[in-house]
This record gives sequence, structure tokens and C-alpha cells, in this order.
Amino acid sequence: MTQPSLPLPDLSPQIKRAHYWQLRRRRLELGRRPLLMGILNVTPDSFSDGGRFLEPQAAVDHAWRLVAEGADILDIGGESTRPYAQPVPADQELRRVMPVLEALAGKLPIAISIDTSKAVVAREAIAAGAEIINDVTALTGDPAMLPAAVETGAAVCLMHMQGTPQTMQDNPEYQDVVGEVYAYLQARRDAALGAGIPLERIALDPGIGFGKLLEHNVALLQNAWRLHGLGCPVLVGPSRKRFIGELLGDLEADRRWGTIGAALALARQGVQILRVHDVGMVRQAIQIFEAVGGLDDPFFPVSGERKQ
Ligand code: HH2
Repeated sequence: MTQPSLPLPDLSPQIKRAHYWQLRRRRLELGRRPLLMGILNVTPDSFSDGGRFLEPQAAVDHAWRLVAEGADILDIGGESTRPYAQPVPADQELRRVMPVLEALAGKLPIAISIDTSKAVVAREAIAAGAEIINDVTALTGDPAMLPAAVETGAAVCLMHMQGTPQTMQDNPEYQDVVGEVYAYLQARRDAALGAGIPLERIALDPGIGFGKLLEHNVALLQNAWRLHGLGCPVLVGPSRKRFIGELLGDLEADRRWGTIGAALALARQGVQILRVHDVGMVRQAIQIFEAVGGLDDPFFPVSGERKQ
């Protein structure tokens, strides 16, 4: 297993967790329990739910189901980023997501995030009411994205990926995956800050499954808490991903149960936002985990600071 080294923070009690995320209009308070970002893929080819919500009405219905299950954020995407997925032109991505956004905007009680790496899609989605740009390229995929984020005042989620979806699983390589992901997110945070995005609007994500082998994903899941050292909310997306099938030795296994296992481990590390498909299941699991003391471990940062 790769061992983390500098520039990571040590286990010092000075590490503080961000306790809110400022979105374009609202502020999300980040407490002990992680918030849940429900996934809505309006795509024919997403790895887990591709084709289920391509029809706008099916997507809208699913959005309301996620709200009823307890989602805090809805993440709408019109382009799959699974390994070897084909890029989608902007006009097609817009045709997928805009009818759904327009049907939901102003009605949905929770914040909407647009999962895109194209500035034109982000701008239109924000004009229709989205408050977060969730960009798996951390604002590097489109030179117009950083200005779009600054000018619209959207919150951003900056994610780590090695390579592109077309190449990322070919031969991912790291000397020190946790340290390298940490340093990358630090650099992208600083680029966003330098361009004028306030720290309170930036969330960071280690990018589970994006240019990573099993050992890399496991190291990042075990060390997600270290990202609190960057001063931003930490968002992690383990949902139904391949590492679960790999750990189980069965790629065909139902990955929802494994998702819950990962979600609990991340909750215990004080990760503030979990991006998941199965909102109701994960929410219930975390509620019980907390009720029986799962979040009371001294490892967990309480009210901003770790105990001990
Ligand atoms: N994972 C996926 C897509 N977007 N965004 C963030 N911030 N973090 C993630 O881990 C993440 C993400 C891939 O999952 P999914 O949306 O289910 O599949 P697809 O990309 O095939 O639509």
C-alpha cells in the first residue's frame, strides 16, 4: 500500500474541517453527518444507471425521488465520465440536461449541481438555477470554465483525475497517490483562489476511480480525512464504483452494500459530502451509524477540530 508522505499534514489536532460550503445563493452547513449529493445521470451510457433517466420526465421523477429519500444536493450530468466513455458535444449535453433543469429549477427544495466540464453547459445550467459546478477536470478541461465560475459566482467542486476518461484506466501510475492527489488539489484550489473564487465556495474531491487502480482507490478512501488540511469541504464519490466489485472479487456483485461500507468509513473521517446513487440507503445507514456511536470516535473532527 502506498504510504503518504509530505506535503500531507500529520495527525495533528490542528486540522480543522470546513464547516460550511457557500453556494451561489445558499449556504450549506456542514455538521457531523455528511450531506448527500444525489446522482442524476441524464445519459445513455453512465456505468451504473445509463439510459434509465434519458427521458426528461423519468429524470425529473428520479430527482424528486432523491429529494424524498433525503438528498441535500442534486447533481445533474449529461455526459458519462466512465472509463472509455465517448465525449459528448456541448449541444447534445445541453439538450439532455436543460429540459430537466428547467423542469426542476425554482421548485426543487435542494441545491442543484451541474456535473460538466464545459463552460457553456455550466453557464446555461447556472442561468437556469444550478448553484454548483461539479467539474471532474477541476476547471482544466475548458479554458472558459474558470472565468465562468468566477463570473457566475457558482460554487465549484474540483476533482482529481489522472488522464482523461478515454485514457485514465490504461496505466495509472503514482509514487505516492495520497500525496500526489493532495498536491494536485492544493494547486487547483490555489488556481481557483487566484482567479477570484473565494475559498468558502470550493470543495475538493480525490476522484475515486478516475485514473486509479484498486490500491490507489483504497489508499485515497483510507486517507480522505487528510484533505481537510486544505481548508475546503471534502466531497467523495464512491458510489457503485469498480473498486467495490474488485474488493469483493466479484465485478457483478450488487455494489450498493459496498457503497454503504465506504460511505460509513468516509463519514467517520468527517468527509462532508458524499456523492451517491442510493440516497435513502446511505442516509439510513449513516443515521444508525451515528446513533450507535460511529461518529464518536476520537478520530472524528468534532466542531471543526479533531478530539485529542
Ligand atoms: N464520479 C462520477 C461522475 N462525476 N463527480 C465528482 N465530483 N466525484 C466523483 O467521484 C464523480 C463525479 C462517475 O460516476 P457516475 O456519475 O455514476 O457515472 P458516469 O460518469 O458514467 O455518468
